[in-house]
Amino acid sequence: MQLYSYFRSSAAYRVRIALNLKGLPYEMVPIHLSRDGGYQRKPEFVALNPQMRVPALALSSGDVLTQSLAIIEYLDDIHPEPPLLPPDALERAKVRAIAQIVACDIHPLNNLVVLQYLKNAMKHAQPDIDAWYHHWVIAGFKAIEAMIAPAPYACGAHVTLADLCLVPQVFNARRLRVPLDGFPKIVAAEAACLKLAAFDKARPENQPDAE
Ligand SMILES: N[C@@H](CCC(=O)N[C@@H](CS)C(=O)NCC(=O)O)C(=O)O
Repeated sequence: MQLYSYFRSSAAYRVRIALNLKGLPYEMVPIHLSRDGGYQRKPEFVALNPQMRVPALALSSGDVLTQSLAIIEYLDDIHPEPPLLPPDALERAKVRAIAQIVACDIHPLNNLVVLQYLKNAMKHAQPDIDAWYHHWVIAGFKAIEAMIAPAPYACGAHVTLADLCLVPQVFNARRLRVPLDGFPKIVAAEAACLKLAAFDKARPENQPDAE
C-alpha cells in the first residue's frame, strides 16, 4: 500500500496511526501541501484524489481510498485486529461521536485550505484567523472533555477511532498555541496514546518529510 501523506496533516496522521496499530506495512508518498503551490494540486495527484487532499491510500488492487475515516474503517473491516471500534453498538456510537466532533466539526473549519481562504480571498488579518482557529478547537474540545473519562484511552481500556482523531487534533492545537489547561482529560488520553509505539511512529516529527 502507498499512503499519500503530509507530515503535519492531522487527517493523514489518523491513518498512519491505524496502519501502525494494525501492523500493516506501507510506503509513504509525501505530498507537500504548500511548496510550489501545493503538490495536492498537481495533475498526478488530482488523478488519484480529485478532492486534492491528503490522505489517500493506494491499495495493491489499484483502488485508491480517500477520506481518513473511510480509510480507517476499511482497514478495520479488512484487518479486524486490533479492533478500532467496540463490539457493542451503543459504545460504537459513542466512539464515533468523539471521532466526528474532531473530523466533522473541528477539522473542516480549521484545515489549511480554509485558513488560506480566510487570508487570501476574504482578506482577514492573521490575528483574526488565529482567533477563528482557537475558537473552533476550544468549542469542540469543551464538548469532548465533558464526554470522555480516560481509562486510560479516550473511551476506555482500548484504543479506538476516538483516539486516532483526538491525538492529531491535539498536536495541531499545540502547534497553533491553543491553551489546553482546561482539558485535562483530553491531555491525559493523549499522553496514554503517545506511550504506544504505533502513535509515536505516526507523529509528525517522526515522518520522513518532517521539516
Ligand atoms: N475530511 C478529510 C480531510 C482531508 C484534509 O482536509 N486534508 C488536509 C490536510 S489535514 C489537506 O489535504 N488539505 C489540502 C489543502 O489545504 O489544500 C479526511 O478526513 O481525510
